[in-house]
Amino acid sequence: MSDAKKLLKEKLTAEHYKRIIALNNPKMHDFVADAVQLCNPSSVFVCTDSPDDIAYFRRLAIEAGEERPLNIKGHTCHFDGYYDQARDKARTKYLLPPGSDLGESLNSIEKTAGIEEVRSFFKDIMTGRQMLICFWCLGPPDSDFTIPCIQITDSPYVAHSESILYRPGYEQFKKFGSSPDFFRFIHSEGELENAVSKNIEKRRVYIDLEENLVYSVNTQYGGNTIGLKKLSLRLAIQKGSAEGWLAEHMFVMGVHGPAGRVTYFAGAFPSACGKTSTSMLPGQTIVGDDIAYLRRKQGQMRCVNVEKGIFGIIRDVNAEDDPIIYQALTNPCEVIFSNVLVDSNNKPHWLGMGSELPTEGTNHSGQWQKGKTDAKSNEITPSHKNARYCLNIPDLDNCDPLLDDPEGAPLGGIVYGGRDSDTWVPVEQAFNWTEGIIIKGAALESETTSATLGQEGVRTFNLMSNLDFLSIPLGRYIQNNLDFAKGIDNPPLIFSVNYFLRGKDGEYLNGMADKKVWILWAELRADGDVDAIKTPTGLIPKYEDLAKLFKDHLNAEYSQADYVQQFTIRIPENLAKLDRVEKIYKDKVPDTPQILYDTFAEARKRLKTAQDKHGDYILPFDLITK
Ligand code: SPV
Ligand code: MN
Repeated sequence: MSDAKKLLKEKLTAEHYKRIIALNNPKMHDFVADAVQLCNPSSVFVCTDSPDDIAYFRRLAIEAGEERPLNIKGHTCHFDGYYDQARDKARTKYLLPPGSDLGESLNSIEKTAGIEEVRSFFKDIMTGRQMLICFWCLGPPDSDFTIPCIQITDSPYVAHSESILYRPGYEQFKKFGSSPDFFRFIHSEGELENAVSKNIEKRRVYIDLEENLVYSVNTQYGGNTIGLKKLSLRLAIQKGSAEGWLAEHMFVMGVHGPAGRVTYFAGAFPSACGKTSTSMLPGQTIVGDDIAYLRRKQGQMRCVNVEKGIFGIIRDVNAEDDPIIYQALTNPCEVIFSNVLVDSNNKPHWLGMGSELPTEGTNHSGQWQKGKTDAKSNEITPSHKNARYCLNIPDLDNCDPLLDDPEGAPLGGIVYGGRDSDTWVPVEQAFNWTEGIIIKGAALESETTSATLGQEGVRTFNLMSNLDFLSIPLGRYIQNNLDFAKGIDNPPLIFSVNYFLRGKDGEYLNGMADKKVWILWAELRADGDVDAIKTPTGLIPKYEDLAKLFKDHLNAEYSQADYVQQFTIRIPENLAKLDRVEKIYKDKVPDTPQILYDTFAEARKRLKTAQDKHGDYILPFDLITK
């Protein structure tokens, strides 16, 4: 018997030892034995795929005070600590072995020192607590896309969330035999005070790319703790790079065109910029809202949702703007709310829900009443801006039939979008794949939001909306995206969208519902149904095509004045953007492919030629070739 098995036999009950030994994977046994020895839990629970085991987490989360039942069946609420409300970018680091270099854009720490530090935090951290060992898989089961994972945690909230967000993995692990090729996550919320992590200054998320292993400690917020979410995305980007596929921060949705046609789109937006609400557009079907894997199969690009649930931002979800989610959030089904305001009747409330909020209740700051301030005298909002809900996609009426398809959905189009107040038009098609990857994806900028700790509203470079999660040098990532179209006869069209464009007086130029029109127009283009107008930045819609879409789908009149304001090409802003982004590549990304600079140079030339002819602001009607 191996040393690992001996230790497991000694520390686990006979039942749980049997469960873990039924998976014949020595590397997994070594990992669990090491974790047990390091964390020193009072007991170990090995989870199978059985409904009883999943129900156990739900119960435990409530018994341990990590979740409280709400007034609707299946609904619970979890709170993270006041200073633990978002992803902690500063304390999320790659463990860098000697001689390797990820470039200065990625946060890292020397590996030996990092492991020593984080393991010192894990030492005996589960004393008196239960260790939960869970198996899940990324992607649909029994598919080329599937990646088996093990999550070790002492938080029933994390395990419960994962049971909603991911497909079960115990049986997958059995099929998988003794292969060492799986992802590993170890998490502890650490010492708790009022059911939230106390030692926030010792919060760490350390990623070991050589070992496909992530450590997360002294934190509860899902983006820092749910291993299969953003922690796995970092591992998957590296794995995909080695194996020739892509792991992206993208939704996947079925866009429903004329005569029953469905075209699948993937869309990359930074956090809190409309990704979930796009994937949930009325009349369309959702495959996923956050993370997609893309592979080439038989000359086609195919994509899957890595998850089966949504961990979405609840702010501004209301009956009018997000009717499908609102319905799920107000009816019996399994939902974990986090960091909302709970009133004395156990009803959840959140900013932008479309009704008046109570003036007191319980929130992420504890007992709350209107006007309450924090240690820095800032007024505490009733619910946090990054408050979330976690639910199962199959519980939604708009769940797409391809959600679990092992072959994935055929990809017809890609959209890149950000929070951009002054540069890009609401929707525009790139001239071709290379332009799309470089001028739309690799040049993406977005204003920061409450989804990460730190100041909001700062314009930030965020290529493909994936910068926070990149685990390979940026130049290589861009080249991988460019190369992905090799051998594909008709690569998907690439579009940019911008829901946040503002006019001269700072007013938003698009309404919330308008995004449906932009996406439906992209669908028409992907299938060659409508023409477009060539501009120096790409291909934009013709007025009459948009007017028809507004009429048919939103029952709204779309004025020429709105069109002109929205689709005026802003030459100085576009030139400034190219300069800003190019400088970042020149200064910080030594492995930038030359084609990026060449493509920027061509884009700049087109903008300058148009500027000489038409001036700084070009009205779309002036670009129609007679
Ligand atoms: C995001 O912030 O992009 C999310 C939520 O999807 S998190 O789990 O924090 O990553
Ligand atoms: Mn996300």
